Amino acid sequence: VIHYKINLPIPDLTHMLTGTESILSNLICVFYVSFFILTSGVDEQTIIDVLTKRTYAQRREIAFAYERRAKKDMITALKGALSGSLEAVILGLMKSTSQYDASEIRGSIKGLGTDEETLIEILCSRSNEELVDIKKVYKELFKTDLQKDVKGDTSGNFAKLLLALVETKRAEPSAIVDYEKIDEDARALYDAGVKIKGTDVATWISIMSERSVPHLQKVFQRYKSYSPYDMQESIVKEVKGDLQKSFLVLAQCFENKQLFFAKRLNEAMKSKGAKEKIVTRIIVSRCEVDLKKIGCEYKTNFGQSLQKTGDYQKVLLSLCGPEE
Ligand SMILES: [Ca+2]
Repeated sequence: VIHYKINLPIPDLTHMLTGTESILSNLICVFYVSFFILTSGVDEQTIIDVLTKRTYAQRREIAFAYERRAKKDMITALKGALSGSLEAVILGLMKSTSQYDASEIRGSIKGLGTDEETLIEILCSRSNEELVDIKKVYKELFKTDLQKDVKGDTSGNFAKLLLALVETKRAEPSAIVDYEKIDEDARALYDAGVKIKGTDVATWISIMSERSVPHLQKVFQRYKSYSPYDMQESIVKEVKGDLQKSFLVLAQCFENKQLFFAKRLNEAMKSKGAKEKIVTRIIVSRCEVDLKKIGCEYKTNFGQSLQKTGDYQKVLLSLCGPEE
């Protein structure tokens, strides 16, 4: 068997194209994907190049065009052609951000035991708008309510916090800064935690799940004038376990969400091999949202670019875009 390696230029279309340009480039992509899937020699790098240098919308167009030409489903074809973590990443990319998040949550609940780490990361870091969409998609995909699944798999105050977030009652940011309310909330957080024996978790939950993010940023600043410990230190002192982890993710994301993800990526990448799942999840779930900003925070805080970190999977680094 002779393998011909065809080196046609693969168009890089990280920005959206319209009209004929898009149709043409997608045709070339479909050609590439079909050629490499249909021939026995699967060129993984080409599949990676074709699918990672595009937006989700473009990947869907490619899949649609592929299905029309090849008369079969591209996802099924990719499943047959790829394996392991590369398969997980590429199939993840064929989902929308909400579909991916919903599937990750479902997997964390329906797998063996409960993967609290995934559940906490997604529910505590997503915006209200994102959570609204995740709930909708969850219902469409799994024919059941996210609330019901979360309730069935968690308990106590941890369950109450996650369910409060899933209720998506967070206020929209307001143009008017309400200093009285900021002071009131800061004092309430202190009165419910560091000031008293034990913790009034319900008060913490309602403030942290219902107030807007800009408001909470000011509340946490104000909080320091009441408490000898800042909010994150107070969380560590007051609560334990999954509840503590959840409040910490929330507090970190209120302050700087991209820095939170950069730190998490750094920790996961430092621990060799074992944390690949976390790196994959963050990069795939944020590539259409704020991965570029996460990369900037990463470089600012850890002195090197995300793309240069270790010998991480080429596909994930390719999603981070060119190094700047
Ligand atoms: Ca206390």
